[in-house]
Amino acid sequence: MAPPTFAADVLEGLRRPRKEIPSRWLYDARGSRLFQAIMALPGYYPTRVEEEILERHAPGITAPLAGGACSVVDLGAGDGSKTRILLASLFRRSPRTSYVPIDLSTTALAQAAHRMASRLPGLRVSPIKADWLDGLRSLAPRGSAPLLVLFLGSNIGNLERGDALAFLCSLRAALRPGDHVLIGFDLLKGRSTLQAAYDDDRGVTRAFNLNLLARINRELGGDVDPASFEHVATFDPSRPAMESWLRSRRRQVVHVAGRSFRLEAGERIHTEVSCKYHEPDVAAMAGAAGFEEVGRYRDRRHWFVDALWRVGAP
Ligand code: AVJ
Repeated sequence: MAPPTFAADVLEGLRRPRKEIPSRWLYDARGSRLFQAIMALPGYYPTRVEEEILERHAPGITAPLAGGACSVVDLGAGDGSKTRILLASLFRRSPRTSYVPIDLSTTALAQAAHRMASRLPGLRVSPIKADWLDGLRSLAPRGSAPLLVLFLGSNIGNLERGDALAFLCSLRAALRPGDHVLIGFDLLKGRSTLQAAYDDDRGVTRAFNLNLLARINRELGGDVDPASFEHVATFDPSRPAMESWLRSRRRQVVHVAGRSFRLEAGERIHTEVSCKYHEPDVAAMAGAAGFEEVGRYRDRRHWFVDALWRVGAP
């Protein structure tokens, strides 16, 4: 199946009665920089709580893989600071550890590879530029070293629940017995905490979301005026999830790649979902996707869970 393109996703998404653009397109070079700025915001708690978890539990998390050779596969490395906590712990005990960041973004990949190589001298680093699952599958003819696949930072939250389970099943199918997955789930918490994390008062998240329109102009020859849209973050307790939207301030027609799209005043384009989980969901997801749960690690406030899963013997 051909990978989706930015143009196809935007043109198709804007034609729908409920307009939407998949969140994967938020991360061009500027979007990735803005997301790093989000991670540094005092109100964006996921970064800090997950760092707390890894600082406290890295030796326990990496214990099943320590000793022998192991490849740490990073899906969505971000700025690498969380990965470094784990790798440092593992590399100390297992000098034959190698680091395999997988990402479609060349910039993100080069940064992750460079950072880790300079901070952990002697670490083998083998970046793969690919879609996450394709990259994992390309590792199939590897030797006998088990994998530790990292899927941190609540990236799973960007998928609707059904899609998340389908993704985890595909992930499971690309792995072998003895491989492990460390996956972060953001847990449901008070509405005001969530709201502050996804609509900060410095406007960084707003700039991150609006950058999607600038990207459309840059890459798809669009004529969208970003100032005619506002960033909206809503909490839906029934899912539960935070959602991000671009809301048109006025009735207007925009042009993208030679096509025109009408928006009513107040009409919204859906740009992101960030699902929040209840802790029992985590074990259920592991079982449904065919993993064995080995450990569950929480921060002091129980705002976030990193779950360690294993592929059992066939
Ligand atoms: C990168 C998916 C973990 O949903 O929390 C942060 C992205 N969007 N603020 C998240 C995001 C707005 C983030 N993830």
